[in-house]
Amino acid sequence: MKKYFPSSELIINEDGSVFHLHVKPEWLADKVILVGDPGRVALVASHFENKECEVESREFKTITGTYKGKRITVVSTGIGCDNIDIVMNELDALANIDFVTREEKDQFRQLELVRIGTCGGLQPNTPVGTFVCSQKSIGFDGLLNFYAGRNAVCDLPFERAFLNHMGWSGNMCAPAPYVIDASEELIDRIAKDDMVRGVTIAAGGFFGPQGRELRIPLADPKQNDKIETFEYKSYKITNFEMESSALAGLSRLMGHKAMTVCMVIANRLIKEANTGYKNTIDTLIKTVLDRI
Ligand code: R1P
Ligand code: URA
Repeated sequence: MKKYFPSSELIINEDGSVFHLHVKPEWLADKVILVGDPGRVALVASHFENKECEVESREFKTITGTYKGKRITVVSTGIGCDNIDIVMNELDALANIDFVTREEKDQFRQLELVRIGTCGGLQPNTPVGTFVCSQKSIGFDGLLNFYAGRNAVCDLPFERAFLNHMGWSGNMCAPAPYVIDASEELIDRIAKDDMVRGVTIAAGGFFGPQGRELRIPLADPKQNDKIETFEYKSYKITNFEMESSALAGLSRLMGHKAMTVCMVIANRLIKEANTGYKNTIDTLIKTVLDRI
């Protein structure tokens, strides 16, 4: 029996596009670039030879076009893992659910998703301007816990080692952080040997959850010191951003290939930041477009 998805579960707009993204099934390419900032979509698409569609709704802006003969869709996700839940489920529905019959398609279509973002660096080898690929992501967001199969795709010994090191219990570890791998094949193809490969914490906020203290004190003032000294096997935590865990986790569960690469715009160790990063991120964009 094929799975059927009623209109309350998979919402399709009157024009046949998916609810939040407003993208129609025929507009989705197999290769997808995800960016946080809607303004970054135009920067990616400025390298396309042609554009076949352009649509915008809330923080989700989408352009599909061609780069050196490769058909690519670029979508903005806005900020946070909650938005990644929407974007990943809607992209997967566009690829793998028939929008006319509302049934799962017979043939699985695999997407290749690369997130190009910005992040905060946590180690001496992640100064401002570094490109960091998230080999593993530690999700502080709890999203994956709502899906069956979470334990089968996560690195449970790594999760235990991290929680032990942090000494967190009670509210500090609810929801328990989950640890998830990016696609090894994508990382090898895109990071090659000129990007730092690391472990990324996808935080549920920019301030407190990343150890930034403005007027309200932190629950664990030693949080970032402990994160910076954590080591498991040969892994150290390299950076903070806010989406890579949900992207890697949902992709694993759905059968897609995904990875995140971010440019460091703030180094938390030496307390420096760079807000004028538009040119450097364009170098990263061109590199990903060439390698995807
Ligand atoms: C916070 O400033 C935002 O920047 C990072 C974080 O993950 C978060 O989304 O990524 P983007 O530059 O892709 O938005
Ligand atoms: N994005 C983040 O989430 N954190 C930083 O420090 C910089 C960019």
